[in-house]
Amino acid sequence: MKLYICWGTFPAPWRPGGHPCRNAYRALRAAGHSPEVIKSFGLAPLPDGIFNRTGGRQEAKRLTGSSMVPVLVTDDGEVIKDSKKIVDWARRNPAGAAN
Ligand SMILES: N[C@@H](CCC(=O)N[C@@H](CS)C(=O)NCC(=O)O)C(=O)O
Repeated sequence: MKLYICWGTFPAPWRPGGHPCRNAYRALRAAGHSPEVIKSFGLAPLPDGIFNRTGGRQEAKRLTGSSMVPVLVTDDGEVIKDSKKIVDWARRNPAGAAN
């Protein structure tokens, strides 16, 4: 699976609810997954044409219509955007569980 994130999975105590990319990553790890982490850099609220030309941002936009991260692509090819949905998916799909 691939997890597209911003600049890292560092804590962001200034953000209510924490750093979305970190929350998504930690939930996947806690569920036993080892996602390939793709740093996308950029900054989604800024114009895509200038700031978001990175491969990760462009792939996020191709997959979801938005260059906002985090975005998860599961081993089944399911695309999940929004950290809360990724956390929810991780809880419902622990690694090694039968389908
Ligand atoms: N509601 C979204 C918010 C995503 C979000 O705020 N992502 C952070 C990066 S962790 C951000 O700054 N996004 C702007 C960006 O992608 O540059 C979620 O929970 O996934």
